[in-house]
Amino acid sequence: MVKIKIEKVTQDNETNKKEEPAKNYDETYQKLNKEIASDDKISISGQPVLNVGIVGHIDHGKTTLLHRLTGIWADKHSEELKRGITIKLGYADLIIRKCSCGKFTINQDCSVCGCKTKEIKQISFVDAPGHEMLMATMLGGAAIIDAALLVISAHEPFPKPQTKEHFLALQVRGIKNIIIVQNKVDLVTKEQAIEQFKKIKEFVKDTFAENVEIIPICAQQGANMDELLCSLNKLPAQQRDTTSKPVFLIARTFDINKPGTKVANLHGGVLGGTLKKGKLKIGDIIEIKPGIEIKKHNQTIFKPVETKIIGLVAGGKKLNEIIPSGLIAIETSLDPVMTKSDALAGCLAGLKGTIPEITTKIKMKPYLFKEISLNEKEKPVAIEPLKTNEYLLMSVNTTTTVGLITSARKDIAELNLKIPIVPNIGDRIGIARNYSGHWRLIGWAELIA
Ligand SMILES: Nc1nc2c(ncn2[C@@H]2O[C@H](COP(=O)(O)OP(=O)(O)OP(=O)(O)O)[C@@H](O)[C@H]2O)c(=O)[nH]1
Ligand SMILES: [Mg+2]
Ligand SMILES: [Zn+2]
Repeated sequence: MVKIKIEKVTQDNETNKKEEPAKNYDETYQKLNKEIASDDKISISGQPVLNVGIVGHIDHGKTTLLHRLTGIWADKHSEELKRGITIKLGYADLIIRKCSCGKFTINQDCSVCGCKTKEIKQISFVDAPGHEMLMATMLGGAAIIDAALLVISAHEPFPKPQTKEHFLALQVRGIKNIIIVQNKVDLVTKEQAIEQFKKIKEFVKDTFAENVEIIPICAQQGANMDELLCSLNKLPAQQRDTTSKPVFLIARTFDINKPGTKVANLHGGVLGGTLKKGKLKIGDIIEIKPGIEIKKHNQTIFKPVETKIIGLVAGGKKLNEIIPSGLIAIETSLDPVMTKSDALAGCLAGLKGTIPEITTKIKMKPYLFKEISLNEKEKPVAIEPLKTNEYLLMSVNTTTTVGLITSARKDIAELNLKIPIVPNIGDRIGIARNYSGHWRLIGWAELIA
């Protein structure tokens, strides 16, 4: 059921011009949306139970929504703050709480009845950039998520290019659990929002997301957050394969030391990402591949890195052992210089001796979309088959690389990659083609050799 209550309404001139944000949406949206079975049973352990990506077109309010939910402003880099856009993947954790009166909240005390609320689920979020030039970053983020919030501005024509492209990217990555939020409903009338709702419904018809819940919100003012929390709570927890050899996907790497820290107090290099399978514990010796990029004469080579796990953090807690669940930070014994500024982002980590050899030559089976919209005004154009000698942008797990097609047959393409990958047969690769200087997602491929 969709109820709208406005918490902490800011007195904003622009918002006062229109109807109160999201007012009276209750019954209409209740009818329009289908109820999804509730899943309140998951208990809180040390780790968040799933990773949710926040995706969608530029400026539709993804980072604002994450801030509203978690209190964390994920845009931290000076360039991001200066330009007001997300450039790198952002992270934040959320604890969903529920009151005995049924209200979902992030607060300790219920705003309806004043009772103490209980923690019921912890979720990690990955905030993706919406800028069209940052598609590869978005795809890398999509490699580490289990579910997604697709943010759509109610104040813009639907669908915008990256609304479509990110939706396709979720499909490419096989992410089926999604929630659509119609943001900025404070800027439109209820009729306009419902008009767009119908267009969204039409857009998802006959796709994997046909029965997706669509929730009207105003991230800026925190309207309808309890309904969104209720929907997030219904998302199933991440599948947990704890018996396979561990594979950790590295999405970001950091030097967490403040300038001027004494050597004795220095933290080792930190790897941020998610454990796809297996378990890892403090003291494990891990290898990181492809590893460090070294330029020698005119050549670039990659050298695997070996290190020891000295700390594990998930959901803000220090842990001794981790299983596949939520976003995790691994502190290593590496010199932090080696992990500074995402130096090892895109790599894979596992126990020493268990990660396959890296390669720059691959074979893949492509699955291309039928057509692509190259701009908002013109009709979509057909996607041509892959061609020999063409360059593709490829997204394999969290790695982004460029591949030159050396042979393109009907079902199989062979490529030479600029940046090597760790080949796991069966991996899904997102593929993008260059149209007038822009990499655009055209489909996906299965790695076969
Ligand atoms: N009126 C209104 N403005 C909003 C709302 N949510 C976000 N905004 C504004 O929209 C602008 C863009 O918000 P962001 O959260 O940075 O958008 P984003 O989707 O993260 O953008 P990228 O990361 O660059 O793709 C900011 O000026 C926000 O204040 C909302 O609910 N109502
Ligand atoms: Mg953003
Ligand atoms: Zn209550």
